[in-house]
Amino acid sequence: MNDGWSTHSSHWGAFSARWDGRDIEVAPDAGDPAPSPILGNFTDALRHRARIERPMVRRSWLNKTSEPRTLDGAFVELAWDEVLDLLATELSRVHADHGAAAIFGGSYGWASAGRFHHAQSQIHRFLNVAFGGYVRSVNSYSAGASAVILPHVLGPFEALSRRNVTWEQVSEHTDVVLAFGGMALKNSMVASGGISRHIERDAMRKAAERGAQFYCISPLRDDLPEQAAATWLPIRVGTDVALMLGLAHSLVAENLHDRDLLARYCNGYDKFERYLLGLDDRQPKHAGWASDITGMAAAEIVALARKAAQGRTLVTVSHSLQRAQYGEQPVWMGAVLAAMLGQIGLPGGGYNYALGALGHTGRRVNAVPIPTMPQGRNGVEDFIPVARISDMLLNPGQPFEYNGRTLRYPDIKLVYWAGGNPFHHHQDINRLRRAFNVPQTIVVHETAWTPSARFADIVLPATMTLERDDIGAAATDPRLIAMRKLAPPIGEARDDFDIFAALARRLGVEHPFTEGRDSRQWLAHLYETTRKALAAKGLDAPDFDEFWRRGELALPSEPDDGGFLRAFRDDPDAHKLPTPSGKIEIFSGTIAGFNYADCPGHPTWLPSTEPPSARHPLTLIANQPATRLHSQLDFGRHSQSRKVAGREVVRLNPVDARARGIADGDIVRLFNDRGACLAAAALSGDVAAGVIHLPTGAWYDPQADGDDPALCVHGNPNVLTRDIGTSRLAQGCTGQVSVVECEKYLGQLPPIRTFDPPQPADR
Ligand SMILES: Nc1nc2c(c(=O)[nH]1)N[C@H]1C(S)=C(S)[C@@H](COP(=O)(O)OP(=O)(O)OC[C@H]3O[C@@H](n4cnc5c(=O)[nH]c(N)nc54)[C@H](O)[C@@H]3O)O[C@H]1N2
Ligand SMILES: Nc1nc2c(c(=O)[nH]1)N[C@H]1C(S)=C(S)[C@@H](COP(=O)(O)OP(=O)(O)OC[C@H]3O[C@@H](n4cnc5c(=O)[nH]c(N)nc54)[C@H](O)[C@@H]3O)O[C@H]1N2
Ligand SMILES: [Mo]
Repeated sequence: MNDGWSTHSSHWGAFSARWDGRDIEVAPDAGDPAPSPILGNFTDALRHRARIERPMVRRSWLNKTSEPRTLDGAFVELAWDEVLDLLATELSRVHADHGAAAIFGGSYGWASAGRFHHAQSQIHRFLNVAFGGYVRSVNSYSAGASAVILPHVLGPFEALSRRNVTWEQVSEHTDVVLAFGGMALKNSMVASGGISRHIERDAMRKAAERGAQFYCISPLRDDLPEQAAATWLPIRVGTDVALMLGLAHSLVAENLHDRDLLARYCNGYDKFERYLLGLDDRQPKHAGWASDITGMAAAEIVALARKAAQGRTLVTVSHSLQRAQYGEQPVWMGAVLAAMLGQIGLPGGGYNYALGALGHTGRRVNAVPIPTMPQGRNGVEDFIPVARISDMLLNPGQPFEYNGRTLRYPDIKLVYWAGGNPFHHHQDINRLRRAFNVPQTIVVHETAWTPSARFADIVLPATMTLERDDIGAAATDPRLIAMRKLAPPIGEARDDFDIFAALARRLGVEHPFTEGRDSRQWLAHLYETTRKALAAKGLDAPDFDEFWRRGELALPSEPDDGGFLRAFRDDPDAHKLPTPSGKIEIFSGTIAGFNYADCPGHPTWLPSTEPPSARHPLTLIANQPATRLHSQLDFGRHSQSRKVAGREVVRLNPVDARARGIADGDIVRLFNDRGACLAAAALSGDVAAGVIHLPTGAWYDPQADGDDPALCVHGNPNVLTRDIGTSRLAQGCTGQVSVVECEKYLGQLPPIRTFDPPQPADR
């Protein structure tokens, strides 16, 4: 495009943009059938006051006075050279005194699209080159439990979620979709690395028009789009395993289960069936039993089992179900239910974990590699499951269990973060504050003054994606996008790469880090892998300059072949599953051998240890926000336009609102024993009774900083969530579900301060 228009890309879509010196105009990619409204957050983001303009250092850290870290603490501006000298010296000191295993570089987070300026790749590469490694984190907040359980029982998480049933198959073949946790369009709008076509809405519409029946098994009706014309089954939150067991029992009771498939393709169905039929615990998991737990009528459960046994049925389980205590169980039981229905591996049928949770799923996988920044080798053995960050900082040297092993938490002296926002993503923020007061030094690279930046000691201003050139690509999107720089960096902001290169120079490892390339040369270098692969296939493979001039490049896709489950179905001997038995492990000897009561050897109904109570009767759903990606650009125009009185909106059922004297638009206080926050109430029949829905991502804004626990006046649900692992198996994040009470807020409304940057203080 010309007239100042540039192609660019983001995790929520490819687009073109034009800058007028202050605001930007954004136009979605012309070929995108359903662009994301989140693009609207870019319009006023570039020069927003929340951006970080200059390096800043916490005064108490600089002066070595031992004050606790708070968000209100004084910050001093430093020149780049001075701050980089200081940081290089501090890194060397920590490394010399305590070793690389005292540096936490897990640095979880989504950062921005763009394959070169990927903050995680940059920080990991830097720490590997400079110190031979760092303490890392494994797995993700997204799929903490499933990434560990699935390889034990079925196969690799990536293949099960991303190369399995496609949206084309759903449109053409599926008769029944049991969508546990739904497949909300707001979620599939997002794909890390970039996405150029949003196809989910039209695929569901096509399937529904053909007669496919979608079931939205979820506390929120809008977890499936209206185009799916779904039947809404709002069972009690966290009782999905009980419903699945009730369905499974009904299948057996009516002899509708596929005995051949269970015998030939599965391991240990007999052991599981004893549990299902209650042969040992004298409790058959029949529809009546499931009805008591889920709140769904027994007759409805039986009818649903019959319906699912009739045609081509697809079981999907969203990430959200496993972002809760015992989250391994619904992931495992969903696969067992699909196996009992006999549908695993059939076109449009069987089991697709997390279909629709992101725009990576249900699509064809590219037949060529995408540009990827090499991260080097990490020689440090210590790691944590990613959501055990507070546990690690608060319990150095203490043992913890993970996936059959007993490990120890390292003793962290320095935390280095680039491209993530732990004060958004982690649970029980009041506990996180205590944990973030343990290390000697916290360093953050950020584009904006997020609460995580405000809690750091050394804050370095990073450029925003729109301020630099990059390449946008995802392994499931058929386009490579030239992400062209649109505007000069704000203030003194620098690219993460340039910051690390300058540090590397001070540490004497500049060349190993940069390999003698500047950013532009790196882009051309990374592009070469893709170009060569295209050329080898005899496809259009322009050189880098020509690709850059064109703005985008088409990538070929693999065939829609159903992935490894189809191959297994077609020939279970030639294409064994990568599990110990080579089959679907309905019973896992490995997991049984770990002797974890919180994750037994076959799928088991385990009720949450924190159920709703008289004091905290409402179940809080803290899910992904529709108006932004996580906490990114919460200050942006689209996100702000959906707030009420500047607060995040919390939805609740009119029945629950009325019982508390709450009206639409009222400011309410949500609270439990861990914390409290304000939010603006919206009454909605799309929220199940007993459930309250406050999405994540509103920046933490404590009223009286330093108080523990302080009231978050803005609506960050993570002041309320529980900081425990899913189980000893995976230790995944459990932030999705909590219990709370809610009341009308009658105090004077405190101002929102979270987007106001700190004023520079004197030394
Ligand atoms: N209660 C609850 N909590 C949850 C969840 C939930 O369901 N419930 N979901 C969890 C999930 S699945 C996830 S993935 C996490 C997400 O948690 P995060 O990934 O930490 O969230 P983001 O807001 O995307 O944080 C990315 C940060 O990177 C910054 N950034 C962007 N570009 C750059 C760059 O180029 N350089 C640098 N240095 N910084 C940059 C952004 O400003 C932003 O602050 O949240 C988790 N937290
Ligand atoms: N717009 C937008 N899209 C995103 C993101 C974002 O921040 N913004 N984040 C992306 C990321 S990183 C990820 S990991 C994915 C996350 O994908 P998911 O984890 O699947 O997404 P959520 O929106 O957190 O949860 C989906 C729905 O599950 C339902 N649910 C919660 N608990 C239960 C339960 O116990 N049982 C049942 N049956 N349903 C339940 C809730 O109603 C919730 O709306 O989303 C991605 N997409
Ligand atoms: Mo995620």
